[in-house]
Amino acid sequence: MAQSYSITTPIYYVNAIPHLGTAYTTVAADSLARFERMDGKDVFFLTGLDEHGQKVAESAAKNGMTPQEWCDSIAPKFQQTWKDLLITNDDFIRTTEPRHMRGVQAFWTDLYNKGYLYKASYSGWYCIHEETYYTESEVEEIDGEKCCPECHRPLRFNDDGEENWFFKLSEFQEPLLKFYEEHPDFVQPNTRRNEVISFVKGGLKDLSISRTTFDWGVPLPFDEGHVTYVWIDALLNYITAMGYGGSEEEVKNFERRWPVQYHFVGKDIIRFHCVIWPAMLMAAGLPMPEKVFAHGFLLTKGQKMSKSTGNAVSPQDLIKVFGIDAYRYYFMTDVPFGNDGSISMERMVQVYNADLANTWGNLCSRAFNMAVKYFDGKVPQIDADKYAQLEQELGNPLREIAEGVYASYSEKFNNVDFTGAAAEVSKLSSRANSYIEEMAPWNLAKDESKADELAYVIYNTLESIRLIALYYAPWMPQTSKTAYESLGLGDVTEVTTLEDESVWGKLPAGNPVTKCPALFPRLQLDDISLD
Ligand code: ME8
Repeated sequence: MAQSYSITTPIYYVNAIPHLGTAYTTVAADSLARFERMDGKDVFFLTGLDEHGQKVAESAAKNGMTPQEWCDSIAPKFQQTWKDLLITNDDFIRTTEPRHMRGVQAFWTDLYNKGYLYKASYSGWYCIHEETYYTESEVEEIDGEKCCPECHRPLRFNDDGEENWFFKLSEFQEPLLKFYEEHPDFVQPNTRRNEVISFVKGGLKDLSISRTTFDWGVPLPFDEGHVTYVWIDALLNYITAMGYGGSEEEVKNFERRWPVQYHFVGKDIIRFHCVIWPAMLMAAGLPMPEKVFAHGFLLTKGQKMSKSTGNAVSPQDLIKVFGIDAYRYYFMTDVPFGNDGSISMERMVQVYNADLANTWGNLCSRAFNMAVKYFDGKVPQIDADKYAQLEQELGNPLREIAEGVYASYSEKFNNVDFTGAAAEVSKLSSRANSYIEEMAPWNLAKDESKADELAYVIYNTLESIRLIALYYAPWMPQTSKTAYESLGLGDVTEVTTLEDESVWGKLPAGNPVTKCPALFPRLQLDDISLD
């Protein structure tokens, strides 16, 4: 069986409910998954939840629940949010599932047998929020207190001489540097690659991979009382969900799905994914992921937006105002993927009105209305010779643009340049709007001798709409589906031959055309309230 095209998101902590930040990564992965499926790939798109560790255990205790009860109460909130955002993940892994626990233990047994683990006592500064140990030199001092260099919260000093198991990460410094050298695309974007390389060049210490001070984790199979360090547990989800450590059949799935084409992560967790994770895979002799793409942070007025900083708006709040498609479009296209970006209601309304209400939505409503009015609700029929003659006489600017879109759009999509890919589609939709102005079909309709010209102009416009809906579908599946239906076409989200569909002239003459309700009714900032 052919190799899958696999894409993952981080598995999110269940200490918070889904927010715009976690939705951002998930929608990005979904957009790519939808595009690749449309482009004929056998996609495996994985997301899930990180349910172990001290932080989760503490959240559960605060809420008067057992850790498992707490996880079970949060998991449906994530699943519902992903449904609300039309996320098409093929699997959803929870690290408390038996398939994961079994896989983690299989991994430990393998590394233990290969001699990559040893036991030693450990003390150091620990941040429960980041679930990470820091060295004296990494620690940040705030008002005389030792604080976490990542989240700036006070650290705890674990000095009970806790016996931990260690992974010989330091042995992988040279192999990792060689790997980055030979695989320049592994860490993306490039700025992140430089950051990773200089971190590894600075030296790697062995990594403590077990804890004995609490028990909410996966037990080590060879030492009772030790549970797996939550970050290692979490990273292993990528392979346990694909079938690693399972039955013969599950292992076959694993071999088909692994390695991934893309791990999507935020820039906050790049060291785990670009240093520790590849070292773990090397130790186990497993293939390396193709690419880790670390995107930037969404900021509101310059601050990272998250629940803990208290400025989180829920995805559902925004969907109520903008609709699912516009939500997805805005987040995926306004901030170049990889950069940090400020998001605001003002900007969201601006993009919505400019790109969607006034351009794409307006184009559909005008063209469908005219097809209904002038052609009795049918895609106009024009004889091929006549069409060629009119192309000579009048030119065909829409076709000229449309014929270049697939190549650049798909290249950009494959490189997760969502902003660039969307701009290719916008060119066609802006030009189609100005084409209508220029050709003024309402004047052609007044003159019977211009019947062929009218048919020509309307056909070209409808054909452009077909292509725009096709290309917008990975971000805006609902409205693309509606536009396709209005053109008498099938379900655009089920297309698997994007390149064939991108050929100009595929819209069948005579297809029924119906008006559709406004895809994106105009919005006024002043009318919007999130309460
Ligand atoms: O780190 N802007 O989980 P987490 C953009 N469980 N993306 C954001 C964001 C923001 N303001 N806030 C969060 C964990 N994210 C671990 C992962 S994976 C093996 C284990 C996104 O719930 C971004 O993808 O803290 C970031 O990396 C992730 O949420 C962190 O999610």
